[in-house]
Amino acid sequence: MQADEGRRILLAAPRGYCAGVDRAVDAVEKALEHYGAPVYVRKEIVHNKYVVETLSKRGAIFVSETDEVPVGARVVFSAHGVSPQVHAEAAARQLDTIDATCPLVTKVHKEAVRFAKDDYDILLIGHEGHEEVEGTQGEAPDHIQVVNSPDEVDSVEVRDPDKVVWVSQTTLSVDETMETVQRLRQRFPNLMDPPSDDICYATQNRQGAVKKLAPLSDVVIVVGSANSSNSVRLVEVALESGAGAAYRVDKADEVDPAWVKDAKTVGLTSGASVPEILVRDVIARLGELGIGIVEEVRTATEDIMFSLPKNLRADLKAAGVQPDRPHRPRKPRSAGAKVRRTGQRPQR
Ligand code: 0K2
Ligand code: SF4
Repeated sequence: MQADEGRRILLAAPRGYCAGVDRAVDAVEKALEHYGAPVYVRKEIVHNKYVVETLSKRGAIFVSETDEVPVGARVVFSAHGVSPQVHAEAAARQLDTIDATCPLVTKVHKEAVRFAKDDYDILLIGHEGHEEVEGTQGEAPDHIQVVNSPDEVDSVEVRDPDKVVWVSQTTLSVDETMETVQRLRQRFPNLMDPPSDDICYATQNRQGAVKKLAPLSDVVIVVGSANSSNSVRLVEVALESGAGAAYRVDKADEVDPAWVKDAKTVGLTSGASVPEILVRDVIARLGELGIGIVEEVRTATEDIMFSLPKNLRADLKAAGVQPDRPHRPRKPRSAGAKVRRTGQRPQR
């Protein structure tokens, strides 16, 4: 189809890989290169189908629990973190662990440990059953209770209403979390805040960019997998921020032409676990559907990068391999697309 000059894609920036995902995926890739296949990975390294399929083809074996890993084998823990119990189980099987937990998740674990030591009731705002929540809760199960949503606040029970603190999952909706906190504070006026934001910079920045482009968009498309909490939140944020409609796709061929048939402006973004190639494929697909102009809407810049897990880094160094990773710049461009940048405001 001929591109219609009046129709455009508003491409969110930041989008896609965050520093924690980049590090976790790189850890599996480097482990495969350095030690050779197979490398076991407990749970999905990040919640993205394409990433998991690609690493599987290269020799990663994804398992649900450590007891599926042969005794003495090498296992990578996912970016979402694990509880001390999982570490203990791995040690009991003499597994060689590479812990790819994002340092920003580890920060929340440490907060939980500290508040539990001081005997606080800890209200963990997050989604029950999500791996990150299981990992954090496992740090102090006797002190932590999970609060899934603002509606659950009324049923929270604590030992001492003056000794309560909240912490959260890193990938939640900022606005919904603030609503939960507000309602908690109505019940517990002396509720303590965590020392710094638990919802991480990447989650906040991706939601910020969507908030800016959604009111300008007839449709917003979010690239990300169904089990990716932060990707699903982007769809909700788009709808709450005024997008005419919003859809999540894993990949380009899931874009239904009917969604964009009458759209003049299509917002496009991706979750923190999504490789840029999947976004580029969607841009190409929208180009085929007559939407050829790509205009970047940037609300923050990011230059955070995390070092590889310590033991992997040490092994690479000992073998004379340079463990430092080059920064991976993102090029928001598809063949033939015109890119215009608007609203650039450096933040972090
Ligand atoms: O958004 P989720 O927590 O479900 O996880 P992913 O989609 O894998 O994104 C990366 C975040 C991992 C840890 O915070
Ligand atoms: Fe870390 Fe945030 Fe990325 Fe999660 S979303 S891996 S907490 S940077």
